[in-house]
Amino acid sequence: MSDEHAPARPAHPVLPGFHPDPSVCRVGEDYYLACSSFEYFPGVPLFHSRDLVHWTQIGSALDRPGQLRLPPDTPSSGGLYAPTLRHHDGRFWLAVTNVTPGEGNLLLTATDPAGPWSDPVRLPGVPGIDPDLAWDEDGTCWCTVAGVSQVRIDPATGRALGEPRPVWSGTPGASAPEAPHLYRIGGHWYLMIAEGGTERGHGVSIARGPAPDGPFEPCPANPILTHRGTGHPVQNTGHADLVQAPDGSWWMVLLGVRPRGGTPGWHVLGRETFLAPVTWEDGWPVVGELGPEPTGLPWPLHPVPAPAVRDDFDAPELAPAWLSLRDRPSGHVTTEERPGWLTLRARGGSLDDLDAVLLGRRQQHHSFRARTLLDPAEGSGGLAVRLDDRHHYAVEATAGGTVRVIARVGSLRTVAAELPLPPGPVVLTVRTGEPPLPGDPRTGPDSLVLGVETTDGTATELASLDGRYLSTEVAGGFTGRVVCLYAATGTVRFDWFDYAPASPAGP
Ligand code: 6LW
Repeated sequence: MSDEHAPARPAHPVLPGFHPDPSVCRVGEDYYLACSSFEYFPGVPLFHSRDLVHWTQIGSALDRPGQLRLPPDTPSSGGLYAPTLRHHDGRFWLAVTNVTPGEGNLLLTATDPAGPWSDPVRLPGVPGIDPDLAWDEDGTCWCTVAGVSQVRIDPATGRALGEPRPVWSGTPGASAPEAPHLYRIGGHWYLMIAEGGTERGHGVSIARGPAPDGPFEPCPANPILTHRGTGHPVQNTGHADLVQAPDGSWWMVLLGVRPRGGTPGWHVLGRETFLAPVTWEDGWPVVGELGPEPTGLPWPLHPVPAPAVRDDFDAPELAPAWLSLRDRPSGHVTTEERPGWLTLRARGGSLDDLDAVLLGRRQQHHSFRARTLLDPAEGSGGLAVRLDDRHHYAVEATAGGTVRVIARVGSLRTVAAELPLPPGPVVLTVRTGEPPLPGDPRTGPDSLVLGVETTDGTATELASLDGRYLSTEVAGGFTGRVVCLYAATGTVRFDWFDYAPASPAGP
């Protein structure tokens, strides 16, 4: 990556919203990609594309409760980290870490990446996070993890065939060598890693050697990708994977964030997946400008239809993009109880609890609006924008007819607005608005405007709250905003949910 950091053209993510740690593989003309999912269920979303730019979610690798153990105290940004997705010997292989104590690294297989995926096989002899899978000519499976260390495994049983051995510690002075991926390309074995931490210092470095276990010689141009210390609109770039297109060209998928507002900038959509072209010089990869705009690709595009704005909850199954926290308990999250409605039943706590009952989707656009029709006759619940259990804004309705806006920022929780209404179904709304302090260097990324519409068509915006407090720079963690429906007490039912970008062509 050159050091001039005015990008030639805007860089758009290929998977906007919280889709970090992308891992990609190709089978014929088809590309498949997996991302981290942390405390959310289903685990590890899987996407398909024909052009590397347009992706459709085809399922999730851990979509049966028995495949995924996330206990009730699973913290925000706990759970599933950093998958590797590969195709080998006629099957898809996925390695991923469940950071829950006692879980560790897991290996799953499928003949169809849309599922069903196998139950996970544990890898007890593989310590650490970010497991990679690579096979050598003899069919030996090498598992490489953050650190960076490596051990051969029997992928059928998950048994380690020896002790893990350090193979490369990355660039001297750089922190957190992680996200390893090992490839055989030409006559070399390449070991690509991320280093510098997943914040502003993030970058990608590479080494090569004669065998899968090295010895590895670092690329003299390391890091081969970083935006650290630059004003590039996409920051924190790293955690990458490589794939070769059928025409022989090479591409990198990677994570990056788009901070906005004043210094230091706040990113609210989490770590998103970007695409960059890769060329080779002297046997080393050279990463081109992030992008590209869809017109710049050397092959025909395969656009996919935009997702529907409305979910009526009429389909027998919830779409895979819907997220709940850690599992999907049927008595608590169901479309079967009142047909055409989503029923959410609280299991003890509200949005402030790690075990909250919610159903949400990633915020994927900097500007969006969402609405839902809620019947709170038997409880209280609402519509929220959630970054984690300690950072969320919600508009909540109760059976008695009160609608209130609740803001939770760190250890502070406050009712920002309250409005008595006649009891009955209400439409709750949230949209992004202009950031506070316009024109001031202290301006934030956006605001979130929460409100209510009554059945006579009256719309009331109840509160406009500073969006920076629902950013990763404030809250920390590895996820991004999720727009969600939730139950706070008792049982609440939702007839429909709308989510739409505020300007379809917008960022
Ligand atoms: C992941 C690590 C990282 O395990 O963040 O950015 C961690 N890279 O490789 C969680 O996503």
